[in-house]
Amino acid sequence: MTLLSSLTGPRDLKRMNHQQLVQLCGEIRGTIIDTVSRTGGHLGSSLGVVELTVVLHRVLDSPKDRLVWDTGHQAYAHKLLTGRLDRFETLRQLGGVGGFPRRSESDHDVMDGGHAGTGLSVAEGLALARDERHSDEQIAVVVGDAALMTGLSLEALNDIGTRHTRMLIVLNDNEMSISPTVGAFSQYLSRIKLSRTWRGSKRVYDDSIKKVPIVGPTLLEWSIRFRKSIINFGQPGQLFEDLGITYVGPVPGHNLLALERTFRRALRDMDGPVLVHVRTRKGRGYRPAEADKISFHGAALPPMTVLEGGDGNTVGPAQAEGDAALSSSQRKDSKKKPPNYTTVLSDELIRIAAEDQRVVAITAGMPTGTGLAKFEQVYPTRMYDVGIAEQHAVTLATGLALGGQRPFVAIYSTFLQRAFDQLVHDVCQNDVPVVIGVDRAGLVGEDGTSHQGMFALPAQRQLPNLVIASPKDEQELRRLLRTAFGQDHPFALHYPRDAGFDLPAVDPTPIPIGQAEVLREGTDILIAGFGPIVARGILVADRLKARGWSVAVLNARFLKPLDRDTLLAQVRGKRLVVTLEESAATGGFGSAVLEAISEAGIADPQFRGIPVKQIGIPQDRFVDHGSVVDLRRVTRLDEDGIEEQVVEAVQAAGITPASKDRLEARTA
Ligand SMILES: Cc1ncc(C[n+]2csc(CCOP(=O)(O)OP(=O)(O)O)c2C)c(N)n1
Repeated sequence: MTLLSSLTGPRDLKRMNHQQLVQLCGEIRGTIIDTVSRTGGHLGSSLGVVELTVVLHRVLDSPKDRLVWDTGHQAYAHKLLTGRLDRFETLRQLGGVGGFPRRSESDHDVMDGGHAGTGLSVAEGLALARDERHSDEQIAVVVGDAALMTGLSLEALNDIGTRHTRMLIVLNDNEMSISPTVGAFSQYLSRIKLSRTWRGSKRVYDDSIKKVPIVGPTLLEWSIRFRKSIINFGQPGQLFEDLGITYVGPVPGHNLLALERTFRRALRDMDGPVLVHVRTRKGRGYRPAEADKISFHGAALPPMTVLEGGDGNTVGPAQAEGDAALSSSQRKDSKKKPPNYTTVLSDELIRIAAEDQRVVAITAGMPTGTGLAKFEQVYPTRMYDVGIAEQHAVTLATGLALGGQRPFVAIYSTFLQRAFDQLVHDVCQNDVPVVIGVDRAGLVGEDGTSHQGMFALPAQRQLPNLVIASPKDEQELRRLLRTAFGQDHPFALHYPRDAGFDLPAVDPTPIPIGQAEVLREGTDILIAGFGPIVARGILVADRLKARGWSVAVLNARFLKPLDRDTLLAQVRGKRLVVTLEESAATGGFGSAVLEAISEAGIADPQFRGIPVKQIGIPQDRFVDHGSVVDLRRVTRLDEDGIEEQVVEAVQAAGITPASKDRLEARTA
């Protein structure tokens, strides 16, 4: 039996001696590496906070005390210490343990997370509520150095400082976001060097880290180098002090003794907010992850590929947080997939930028995930990584456009939710030619509820001046990108996380704004789709044809403006209209079609009474984690599910194929 499996809860940690804690950290690391090698997941961030997690659970009394994990991607050790070891192998799989804290899983999980920068506000809320109730629990929050500079975190710090809210803020500083942390704030943090206190504890520190299995010597080397560079600032962390937050640190974040001593003292003495600045190493304890922090930040599908590592470690992720992929030379046995939409888009953007000097690119802390790292290699001065600051990214684009540039802002659909008002107030109100690349539109898979790209379409549909488009395949993606740069209004281009169809490259001629495409003619049913789900629509049309139905297929391409003429010409005379979108089923494309038919029916009786079946992500629910294939199955958005839904609709509507009617009329 391992120490980890013998734990009944975090309280057991309090009884362990130093040696046991060191062993436990090794076991936690082993479990995380082993599991993530099979399931994918946020590896680097989780490995970096193992000691931090163990010590926090030793000094706190969770769940009475509340431990908040900002973003929540680094909470695997927390999950292992709070009763989820036996189910941990199901990490991020359908029905399994989630990749982020989830209140439904454990009382120790304070909040369902996923998006960066929420931790400080939530923790402050908990602390204020505690004070209202005159209760005495401790409130602690762990926030990364990249998440700390999100607008939301800065707003929270501002408030925490003025209110003097009693809470422990643990700044987990590994100098990394997914890519290296950017911005003046991060430069400020890295200028703060190890303080005198930790020089004093040099020997204790060295002795303890030498004992850490496998990684000890590396850490010692690192720490010696680190100490050599010590510059004692008069007042490290003065910025926080000036905000009214007591600053302590920096503390070496893999030193159990140093961490424990600091946290105990902070919790005992604090009467307001205390920020403990902890220095950790991302990927700590797994050499490939320490060496390649970007690729090993996280791993989504396909699960980690076996790596031929030089140090006896044999696992590694094949693709990071829907983000950076390992180079093909690092993969073994992996079949070559067609390029994904993101890659096709960034390649085309590079070509467009070669033709138009005004084209610039913006990312909010996701240069690899959005494919813009490639753009930066070609045009280093024309790319802006603003850090995890989606709101700023969108408004910065407005300013750039007002200044005569042609900005392209790539943001994952889920993170663009952050910048909704910036899209409304800045981009659309000013009607500026900003092209928004809405990446990861649709189901994204293992990251789960917080990350599915399913809410942007209904929200964006309300916005004046905005063109909204989505391609049926990667070929059309390139054409629509050309379309976006060939016009002068805000343009939201939605594309999925998926691989493309490996179509041969053809000349990407722009598509006239608002022009749909009829892919199939038919007389009974119209399947009208928006985005890559159209391909599934065609396959379903084939299956329905085999069942005797004559099915037309329309590729909308634009949700706004909707091609009403083409749509209504196709709707006329049909017995059923089916709409397809991989987005929330209401308020988006299907609703737009329904509204168009309903409005046409006011003046023209031919459009009255035509049943419309809206197929999308079922209404009023979040979609949990699982592979995209599994999620499409459970949301009935794969071919089988769509076919079933259409068959159910024709049965419920009591309609039969027109050809059958004709046959029956002839035989009567
Ligand atoms: C609003 C938002 N934008 C982007 C992301 C994607 N993302 C997940 S983790 C991460 C980096 C976080 O860095 P940091 O806070 O320093 O934590 P670390 O992973 O280094 O421990 C990013 C950009 C997100 N989760 N939320």
